[in-house]
Amino acid sequence: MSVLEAIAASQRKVAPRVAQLSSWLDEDGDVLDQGLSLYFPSPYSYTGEDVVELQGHGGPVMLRALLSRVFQLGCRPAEPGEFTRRAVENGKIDLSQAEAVAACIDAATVRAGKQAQRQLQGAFGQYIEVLMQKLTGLVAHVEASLDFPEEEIPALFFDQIANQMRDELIQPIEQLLATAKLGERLFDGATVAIVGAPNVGKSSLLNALAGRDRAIVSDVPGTTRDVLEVDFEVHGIPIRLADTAGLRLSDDAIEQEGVRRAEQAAMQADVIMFVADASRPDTWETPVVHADIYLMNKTDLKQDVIPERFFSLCVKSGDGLDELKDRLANQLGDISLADEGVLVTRQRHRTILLDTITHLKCGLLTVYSEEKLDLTAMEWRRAWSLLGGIIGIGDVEHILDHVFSEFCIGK
Ligand SMILES: Nc1nc2c(ncn2[C@@H]2O[C@H](COP(=O)(O)OP(=O)(O)O)[C@@H](O)[C@H]2O)c(=O)[nH]1
Ligand SMILES: [Mg+2]
Repeated sequence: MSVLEAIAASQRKVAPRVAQLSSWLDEDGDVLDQGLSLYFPSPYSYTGEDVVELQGHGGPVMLRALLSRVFQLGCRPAEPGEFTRRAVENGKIDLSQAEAVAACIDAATVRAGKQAQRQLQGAFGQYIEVLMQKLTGLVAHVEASLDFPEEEIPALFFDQIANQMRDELIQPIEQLLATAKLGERLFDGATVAIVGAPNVGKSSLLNALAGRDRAIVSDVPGTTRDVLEVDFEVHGIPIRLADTAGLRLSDDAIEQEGVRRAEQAAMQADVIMFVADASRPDTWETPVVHADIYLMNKTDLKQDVIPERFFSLCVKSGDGLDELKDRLANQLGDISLADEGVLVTRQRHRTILLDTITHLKCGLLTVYSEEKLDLTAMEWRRAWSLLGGIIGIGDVEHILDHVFSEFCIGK
């Protein structure tokens, strides 16, 4: 606030949370720029601290002058993610919400953005907190029986604890983990390679899926020589689709290189789509790769005797394209999960949840033997700390360093 008073010296005091037109002055009292001043007093700000926002005209020269003026008054540039980190440290949001801030910025599709918003609202963090509360209850029970070893504890008591552990923790976490495949794909996207013999319609398929004329289509075999990529989405999953040279033996050095690159693209892809030509049975066998989806194109020319593994398609008329998109999306994750509840969207969360399950199950192994019950308590406490790492509870300094190093400046 003192910075704002110094820089907008001639102004009346800026009222909290009201946009006020101000002139900002340099040290000699000359006007540097004019714009909106906003003042958010603690704790009602993004970081929870006193925050001042200056919205100037933004041209590089004037912006630089304004910045050097505020630096002169004691400000400094923020580290990447520093605003959000402070918000976490001041308890405004939990760590999973902070990660959602980055996810909102990075989201490549509307569906990914919506999921990031849901996490930003805190749904994922709240779910983890509920699990932690249940775990605390169970650990307390186990520890209580450790504290009074002389008391006779009925076996039924441990049965009940074990059942609760399975039903209220292990099973829900396993269900949550089942969403990770789709959740991570939604943000990280997937690569899909189209392979097959020359002239079967690979480039036509790429154009049809991408919805624009990206690759050259021709009836001259061997037209596509390099790997060509386009980005598009199916059901909200960002996809990088690679069209490749037709796989065949060739004397042409450039085409040979194209075939080598096609094979390489296929090896690196998350999904390989093999395309064959219904009118040419010699294109039905894939020479090198194992494909995930087998497509029989040009079914307008011939339809009978198509081997069962193939999915019928006619790029020319568009028949089968929508079904292919569904197929592709489902290959990448259970798409029905996308719009309900919370998904595991980060590898960091998935790894923690997997470790948590391991410790929960280890604790179950000793829950029936009184002399080893302390091991159960130890395993379950460890699981509790792991879960805490998702939302930023406990000794998480190193986790914060890691998470915020991936943020961009100004967030
Ligand atoms: N009849 C028919 N022709 C097609 C179909 N799809 C592509 N073609 C034609 O097949 C030829 C080869 O297509 P192209 O996409 O360049 O094949 P690529 O070599 O596998 O990339 C072109 O003349 C296309 O117009 C289809 O579904 N039916
Ligand atoms: Mg082609």
